[in-house]
Amino acid sequence: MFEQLTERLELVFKKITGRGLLNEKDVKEAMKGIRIALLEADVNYRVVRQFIADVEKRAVGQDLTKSVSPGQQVVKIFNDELVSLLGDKHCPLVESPQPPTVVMMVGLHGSGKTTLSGKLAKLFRNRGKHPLLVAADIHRPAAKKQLEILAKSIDMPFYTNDLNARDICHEAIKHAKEKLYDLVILDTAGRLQIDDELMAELIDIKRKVKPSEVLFVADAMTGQEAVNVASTFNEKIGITGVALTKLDGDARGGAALSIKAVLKVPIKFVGVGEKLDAIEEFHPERMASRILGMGDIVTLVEKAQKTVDFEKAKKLEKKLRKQEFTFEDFLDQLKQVKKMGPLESLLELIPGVGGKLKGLPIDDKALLRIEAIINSMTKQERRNPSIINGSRRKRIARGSGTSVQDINVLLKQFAQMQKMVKKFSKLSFKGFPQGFPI
Ligand SMILES: Nc1nc2c(ncn2[C@@H]2O[C@H](COP(=O)(O)OP(=O)(O)OP(=O)(O)O)[C@@H](O)[C@H]2O)c(=O)[nH]1
Ligand SMILES: [Mg+2]
Repeated sequence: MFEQLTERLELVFKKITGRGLLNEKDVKEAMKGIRIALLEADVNYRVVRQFIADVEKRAVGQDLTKSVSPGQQVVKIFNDELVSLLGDKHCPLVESPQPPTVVMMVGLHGSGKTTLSGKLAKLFRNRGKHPLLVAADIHRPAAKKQLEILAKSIDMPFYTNDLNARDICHEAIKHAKEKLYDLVILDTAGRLQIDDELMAELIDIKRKVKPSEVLFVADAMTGQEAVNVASTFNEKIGITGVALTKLDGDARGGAALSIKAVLKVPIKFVGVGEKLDAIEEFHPERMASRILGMGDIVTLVEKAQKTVDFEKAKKLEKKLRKQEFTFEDFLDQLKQVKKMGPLESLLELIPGVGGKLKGLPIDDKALLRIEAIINSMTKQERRNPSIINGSRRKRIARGSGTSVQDINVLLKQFAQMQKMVKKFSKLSFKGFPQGFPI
């Protein structure tokens, strides 16, 4: 996803981040690089112009010459503006106060409406909803069957009948109310191009069923074309959100970066593969981090600068390089991390780590428990956890007021972490500022 754009931006930022001082010319050159990278990514040229103007304005306002790490400052400004370009905040699916919530999918032929319908149903069923999939594409011969098969494959309730598209939708909602389905997903027909007949049909459905959401489903790989089509759909029908599909195949990111700015309608979901769980809710700040290719490194650096003991951080970095990460270091890190704030939010900031550690039960309470466990280990055990056999586990559990089960979990997590650290230390640390603590 966005590989090409990320690569280009990396080149631009590499020139300015490693340096102690930046002059005006350096900043101008970086702006030029960013502009070219965005244009090459097929971002709408007006959006690019405004974006560069915003970044430049902030860069000038912050007097980079006085900044400790001016290059990083530019990256941070870029990141902030990128988040704002992508929509600032996550916009969740709007739910109707009176069930069922009705979501209407619209978009061109092949954009991914039917697939996304299945993905959404699955996503929301996992959150305790009771979705109903409705086939309202009466034009393409196999369309209803396609959704029916898809629904069967995930064991999802399905509805259609032989009426026209508007009445299928209307009846489906009645059916949902009877059967207490609380989320109705309407899969409508697509066309190769926008045509009046299709627009009339969609307007008709929308008037009749008054959906909570009209999601425009756009194939991200079509770049600016997707943005243009979305604009027309928005003018004619009125859309409430965008779902960008096939982001997995989109190296450039032009549609993703332009659509919110051009339409003023938020991106709500992205499709990242053909499988039915390849869906993500759209979070501007996470997407910006991905585009930058380095997690939200700047925020982490800022936090770290305030709280971290740099001598220790440097030592740790050396250890990481030598792959000598032990429980003692782990404890040290936990203490530092505790100073920095809630753990969950920090993990997310670490490039490449956040996602992988997610789901591990490391919350702030668990942190205290972990500390107690490590404190109950002998020096030898902390340095060489492989010696912690059954009887040692029992002793540590007793000493820390935990159970053998807890010790097992921690040892397993630690082993995972060591593996990850090994992976990390194989990577070059070029993206990391000096003494960067992980
Ligand atoms: N790689 C990838 N393929 C996708 C994604 N979403 C959909 N597809 C594929 O795109 C093709 C078209 O998807 P459909 O869901 O049938 O598209 P549609 O909008 O319903 O098309 P019509 O019903 O003809 O209007 C299928 O082959 C899907 O597997 C995605 O996020 N990533
Ligand atoms: Mg379809």
